[in-house]
Amino acid sequence: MAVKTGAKMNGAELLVAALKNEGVREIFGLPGEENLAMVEALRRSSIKLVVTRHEQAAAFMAATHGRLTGRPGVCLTTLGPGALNLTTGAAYALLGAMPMIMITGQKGVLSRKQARFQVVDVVSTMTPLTKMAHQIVSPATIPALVREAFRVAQQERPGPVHLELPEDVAAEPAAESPLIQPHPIEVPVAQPAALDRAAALILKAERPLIMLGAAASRPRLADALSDFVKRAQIPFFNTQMGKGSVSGGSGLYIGTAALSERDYVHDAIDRADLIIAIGHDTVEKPPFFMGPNGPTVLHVGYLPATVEEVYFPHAELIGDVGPSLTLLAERLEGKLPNAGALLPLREEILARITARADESRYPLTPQRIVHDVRQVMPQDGIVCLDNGMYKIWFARNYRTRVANTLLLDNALATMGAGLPSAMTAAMLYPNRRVLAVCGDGGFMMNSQELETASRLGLNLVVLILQDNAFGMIRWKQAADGFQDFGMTFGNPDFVTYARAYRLNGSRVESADGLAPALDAAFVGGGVHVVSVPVDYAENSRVLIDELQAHAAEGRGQP
Ligand SMILES: Cc1ncc(C[n+]2csc(CCOP(=O)(O)OP(=O)(O)O)c2C)c(N)n1
Ligand SMILES: [Mg+2]
Repeated sequence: MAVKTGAKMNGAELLVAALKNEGVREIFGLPGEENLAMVEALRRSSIKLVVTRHEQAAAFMAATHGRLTGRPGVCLTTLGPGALNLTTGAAYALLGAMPMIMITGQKGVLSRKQARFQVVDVVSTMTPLTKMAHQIVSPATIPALVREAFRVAQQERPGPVHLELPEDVAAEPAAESPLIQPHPIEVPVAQPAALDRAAALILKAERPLIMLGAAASRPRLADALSDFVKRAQIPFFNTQMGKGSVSGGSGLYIGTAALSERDYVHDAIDRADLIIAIGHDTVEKPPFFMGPNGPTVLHVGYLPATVEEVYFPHAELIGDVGPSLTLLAERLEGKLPNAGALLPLREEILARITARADESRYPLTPQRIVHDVRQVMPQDGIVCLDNGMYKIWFARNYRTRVANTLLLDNALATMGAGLPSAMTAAMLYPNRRVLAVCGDGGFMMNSQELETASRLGLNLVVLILQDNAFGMIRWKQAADGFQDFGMTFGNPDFVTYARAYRLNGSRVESADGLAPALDAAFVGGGVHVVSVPVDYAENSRVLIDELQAHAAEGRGQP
């Protein structure tokens, strides 16, 4: 049904009405003078303006909203400098397949009283970073453009869309324009022929393995995916971004491919003769390398696979993944005597991974940190990682039992997104424990958002792993035989820093101090900063020396 908009609306008001029509409840942003008509329209609407202290954070927050809800998050900035600060967030949403709408201001189209002051070509800048980038040239186009923007952002593969609203178009009286109503769209399900072919491959496999990739974490897929794994009884591993997508199937979990090869989980991957790759997105660091000698790979996805040197599936099952998997399970259930062939490897893989989880060394080992975080997080608690060395440890060692409870970025892998993504999680799920885990490098890239988190009244704990270094790069530098150079820095006293924001801060002073500090922070409510010193000597000891020794033992032969 067409919704008429008021006769006296201007472009900005029409845009806000169109956003409301899409179900938008909040917009993250940092406005400039070109947005003032839009800000005024928001003030008079039910949509909340969530002001951030840097545009990058607004984009990370909006993108995470899209990732967690499946509905596009919206962010707003001014022209030029503000819009350019969105670019990293745009790339984060593009590579991470997160639906997001970015609205930026611009000088007038028809008249420019400030000449070229602050003017850069934002639409061109955004074009390669988005699925669609458009300047709005007249209010009359707004209803259709906004509807199309939401459709494009949301449909597979989801991602960001950019709309530029020049200030004269924002102020221009809009003719009465009917808004376009959204409607549900059912994506086609895989064809019977493809289902038969996929089933035949799985039925004849001797050592099948399921891999859950990034698209397996789409919010709407959780139930159907868990159901498929349980009905097939085939063990599964996940990529970093596919983590947590199977609930209740933990007896079949065989590990996370945080490295591309030679990790313990590759003992199973290298022995598999068939990998059923559900939702694999090649934006992720490869979870394993395909080679000429197998295994056979069946790609199950919303969209056909992207063929790469290291990923060239032999068969594909394309269509709405949840219903297609249900149809596939009907062809397989109870007919797979080899389903559990690789399951005997599970115990040893998981035992190796959890080694040293209770070590009492101080500064703490990454394994101990992951272990203690798991202890204080309930099953539905959400851990949001920034980007640094600890991401590998969390991806590898942290067990998830509920979908989307470990948010990490293995696509753009940008530093600075950990705190903003956790803020969105805390906004969406006020009754769940939410923890941001950041390195001392990444935390300082968007630490100003502590003020936003506090102003929003969020319940959120921020754990800072302190090594006074860009630890991940320092590790790679050493592993590649370079001299230790250019990777260390000083830090503020994080407890004093938190207090300057009128927040609570604490420092972990002993190996046994982390879990109680985190627990106390959660119990206390509000925003807390906890800093913990980390001993990264384990990086080389485990991820290089131990895994090389394991490879030399000659494992991995089918
Ligand atoms: C925006 C951005 N800049 C640089 C990098 C390259 N990079 C990846 S990890 C890393 C170090 C992160 O340091 P920190 O946040 O302290 O985490 P740590 O590895 O020390 O635990 C760097 C510089 C990046 N991924 N993103
Ligand atoms: Mg660091």
